[in-house]
Amino acid sequence: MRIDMHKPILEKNDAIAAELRRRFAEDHVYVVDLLASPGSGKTSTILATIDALRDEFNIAVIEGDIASSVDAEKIKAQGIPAVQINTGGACHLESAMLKRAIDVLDLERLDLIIVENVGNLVCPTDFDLGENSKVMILSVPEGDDKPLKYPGVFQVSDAVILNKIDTMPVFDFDRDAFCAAVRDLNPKAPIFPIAATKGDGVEEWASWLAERVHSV
Ligand SMILES: Nc1nc2c(ncn2[C@@H]2O[C@H](COP(=O)(O)OP(=O)(O)OP(=O)(O)O)[C@@H](O)[C@H]2O)c(=O)[nH]1
Ligand SMILES: [Mg+2]
Repeated sequence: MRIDMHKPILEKNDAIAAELRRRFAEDHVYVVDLLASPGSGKTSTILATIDALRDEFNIAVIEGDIASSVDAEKIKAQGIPAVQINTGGACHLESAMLKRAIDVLDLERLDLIIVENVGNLVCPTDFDLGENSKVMILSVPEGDDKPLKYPGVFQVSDAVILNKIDTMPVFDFDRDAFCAAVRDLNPKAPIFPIAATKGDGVEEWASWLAERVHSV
């Protein structure tokens, strides 16, 4: 006998995600889910995005990590509400976890929620969180071959951020090959080259996001 738990788990996840999506739409909150490897610069990108958009929008952040509240503390230090989810070992966020985090946020006064998923290029791909968009971050030191090795995460993303472009001179990263591989997998997703900690390229990424936040 073979018991397949993947389908029922995803069905339950999708039902809660659909409920969250309705709540986000009712309150006109835009939700972006950031997917990336550990250390690729998710929190740095969130901090740079907050800098760029905090005068225009009321922002909150939901941090997903296996353990610790290090990232949520960094966000709160900027005066932005942040909720830390500790998955206790799970390699991705699920909609039920997000639902609990949402309950402590004032959705009515928010315009934008940025979710930092658990650092992982595989597991978060399958899980709908009721978000408006998934955005994938790859950093230069990880290598230009990642679209070939982890196609799923590039396929589900509405935009791709290429972070740490300031490190190009010290890594053998073929930007054209990377962009071509992304295009093959996902012709529609824009690619934003940025250096989150330096600010390069952040304006273009933030404008793309702002346009979407205005549309909900
Ligand atoms: N040179 C350079 N370093 C960066 C850039 N963005 C992030 N970093 C550094 O990369 C390291 C990891 O950055 P984080 O923003 O914490 O990455 P993260 O993806 O949130 O990490 P986890 O939450 O632990 O998975 C830190 O030392 C950052 O200062 C960048 O654009 N350029
Ligand atoms: Mg982080």
